[in-house]
Amino acid sequence: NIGATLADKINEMLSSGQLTFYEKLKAEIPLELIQVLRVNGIGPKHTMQFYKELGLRSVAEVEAAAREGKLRTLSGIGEKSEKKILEAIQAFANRSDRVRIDVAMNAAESIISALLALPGALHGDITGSLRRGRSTIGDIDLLIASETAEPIMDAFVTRSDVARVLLQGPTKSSVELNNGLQCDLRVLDPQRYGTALVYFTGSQAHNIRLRELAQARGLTLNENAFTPLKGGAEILCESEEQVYTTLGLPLIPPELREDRGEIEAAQSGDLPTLITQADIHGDFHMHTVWSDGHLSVRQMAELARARGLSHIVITDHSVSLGIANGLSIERLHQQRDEIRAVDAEMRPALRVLQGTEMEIKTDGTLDFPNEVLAELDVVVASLHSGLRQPREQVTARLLSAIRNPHVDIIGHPRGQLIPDREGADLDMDAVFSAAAQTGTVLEINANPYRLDLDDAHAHRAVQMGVRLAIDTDAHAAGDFDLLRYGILTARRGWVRAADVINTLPADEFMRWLQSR
Ligand code: DGT
Ligand code: CA
Ligand code: CA
Ligand code: ZN
Repeated sequence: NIGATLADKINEMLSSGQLTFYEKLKAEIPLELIQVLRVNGIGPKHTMQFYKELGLRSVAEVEAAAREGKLRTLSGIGEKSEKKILEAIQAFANRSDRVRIDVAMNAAESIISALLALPGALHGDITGSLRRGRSTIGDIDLLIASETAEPIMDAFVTRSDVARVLLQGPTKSSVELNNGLQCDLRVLDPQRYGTALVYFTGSQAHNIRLRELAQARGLTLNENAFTPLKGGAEILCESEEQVYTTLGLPLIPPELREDRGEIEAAQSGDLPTLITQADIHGDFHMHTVWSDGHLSVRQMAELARARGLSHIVITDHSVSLGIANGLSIERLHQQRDEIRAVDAEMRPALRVLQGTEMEIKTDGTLDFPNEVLAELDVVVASLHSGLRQPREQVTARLLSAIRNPHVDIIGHPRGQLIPDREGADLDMDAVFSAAAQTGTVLEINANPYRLDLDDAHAHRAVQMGVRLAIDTDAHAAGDFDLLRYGILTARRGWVRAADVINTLPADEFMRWLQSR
């Protein structure tokens, strides 16, 4: 896809390290304006209007102007839209200091694996919200056990991905990475590793509960040790198990440590056995070059087989999503021949089924008629447009898809995009009860931009009797790796293997399809 114009620009950058076109654009449009565009609710038209007519270049300047009532002096902007813009800026401020989990995970894994390769580093973990699997991360927290902290700290603060050192000490250092993320490293004695790992994994709310339990046993608990209140020798814990055992509890998985009932469940022996990546046998949502994917049906199948999956469903977009090259009925039929051929070739190691990711259109109708849906092995239905419709309208659209007997799975039900777009204003309890009633499966989309359903909704859905799917929505080879984020999200939602249809072996999955 590289033409002459783009090739010229690449050549210019390679030879001069500069790009005239980019410099010209930068002179025309201040870079900060891009930040204004990122506010969900201020589009390109308003961004340029604020800049040209009022000289507003940054989110802060737009916010100040809105507060002073200056925006409403512009044509097409009233008091009401000014208030909406202010609300949008506030929502933006609330989330822009956190990054997507995959951004933090990639940085954290490369840093900790380099540090663990140093002599003297015994073992270590990624801790904090990243270990708990939150969908967005405030900062990275790393922990390493070692008796010689200094060389590890030195290696950490002199890394090439470090923009500045915020703090360097014998046991704790903090840096800001080139991508703006903060990363904290603690290095401590292996004998005290367990208490530190529990402490820095958090959450803070969970830690507070643990401290209360310690106190009830006559102990104080901090990151270093348990200490008897009456005085006496510290109790050191090398491992997390020892910390929980000292409190009379089984080990609580990190994803549950949010004080959302996990302490009580641990006390009564009711901790769920959470789903793991190894439980997954099938993936029911992925794209190929037929729509907006990068690989062929065969390439996707080969990647899936290499990952040990036993069945996949190819779900290219449907005709209304023109921007993603959605398939007409005719192309859907052509694609079937190709999928059947790959399936025949790959059997019995891998089953390759034909599905669709069908648009639920803005008027609430579905993109394909029922007789076309009946020919498909699996139907995933998704909302991609009209996400800002009023609650009744957007909920009704989703409910009609759920109630269609040919629809098997609802893809990324809320349509959120992390961190910039909130999900549709859906009546989730109505969605869950309809899905439970019809046996329609709701997806946890594993793409870190989506993670939709989120942890809390996944939990609620399962409680209401809904079955879930965890799908990668893969568009390219590396996307199969994203499954881990879907699994983390599910685990945060207390989801067990039995709650998820991807854990069925291929033959049971085929029987499940036939029973629908
Ligand atoms: P984040 O970074 O906002 O995504 O969330 P966390 O959970 O990683 O929070 P962070 O980085 O401030 O601290 C890491 C862990 O250290 C946190 O989960 C619990 C523990 N911690 C930090 N400060 C406190 C505190 O003041 N009290 C208690 N009990 N624990 C704390
Ligand atoms: Ca953190
Ligand atoms: Ca931190
Ligand atoms: Zn998709």
